[in-house]
Amino acid sequence: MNDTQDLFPTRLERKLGMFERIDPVVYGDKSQRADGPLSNTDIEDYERKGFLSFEGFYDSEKMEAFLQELRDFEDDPDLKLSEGTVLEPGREEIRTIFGIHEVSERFSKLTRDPRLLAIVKQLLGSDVYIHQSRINYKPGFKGKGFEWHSDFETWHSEDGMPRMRALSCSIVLTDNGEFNGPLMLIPGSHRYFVPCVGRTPENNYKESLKSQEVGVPPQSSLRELMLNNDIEAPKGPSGSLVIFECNTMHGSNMNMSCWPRSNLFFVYNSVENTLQAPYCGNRPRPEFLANRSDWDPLEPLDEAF
Ligand code: 6CS
Ligand code: FE
Repeated sequence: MNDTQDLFPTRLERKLGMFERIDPVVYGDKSQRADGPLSNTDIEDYERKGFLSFEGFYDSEKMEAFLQELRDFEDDPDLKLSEGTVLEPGREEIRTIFGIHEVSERFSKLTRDPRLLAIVKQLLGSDVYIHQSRINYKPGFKGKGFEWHSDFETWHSEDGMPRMRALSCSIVLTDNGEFNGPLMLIPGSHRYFVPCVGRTPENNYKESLKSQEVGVPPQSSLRELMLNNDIEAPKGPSGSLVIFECNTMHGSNMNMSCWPRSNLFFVYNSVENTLQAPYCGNRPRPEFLANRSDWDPLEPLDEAF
């Protein structure tokens, strides 16, 4: 356990009400905020909503090579058995591959795309490293959804991420439409910390990555957040990008359509926010979920992707 008082108490037996965020949303001084690809309006939107979406950030054709690698992974029996691969509950299908940037050079390079990195640094106001990377497959008809949650709630309690100074870049690898289970977000939800009820069992990740039960916010809090600001589900063709703040409430439905929905996620954390011992008191989760071994700042590649 950390000695200092926990600023974000969660996973206790008793219910605690949600409270206002204490951390900045966009970091860095005025000149740092102006120094990057995002306009003033983008920055204000991100600050207000907790996410930004860019349709067609990358050309769809450029995504093809990534998709081909994914298809190859699906046929790779070793990868299917590896610890970072999560299968759908009771099924054969791949749900998530964690640590994708460790497995593939192509994905690793994408984490260092100068265009992407410049945006991330502009928002986090410092150098950054990859805290977690993953592909969420959501095959047609069979892909299950993800319960509402704040990533920060999990990363703080289970991984010891001290403050809200991280974000996810979700790159759409297959077109995301309204029927194939797109990412849904609650605008403005990042401005509140919503404590969840219930102690975290050891090795909780083995269950939570298939179907989350601990770390799910109370419905009363979710209702309040939704009534305030509704729900949004950015859609777009392959190559579109959603950037969302680590505390933005999000989730997604199962995929009832015939069209697969595969999204790539890179989680960037500030080098000034590196992990401590998990606040829930459990042992740290494996490296494929929470990087504790390489906090070196990411260096942009010479060429934009
Ligand atoms: O436990 C985690 O770190 C993961 N679980 C969810 C549901 N979202 C974020 C993250 O990939
Ligand atoms: Fe999440």
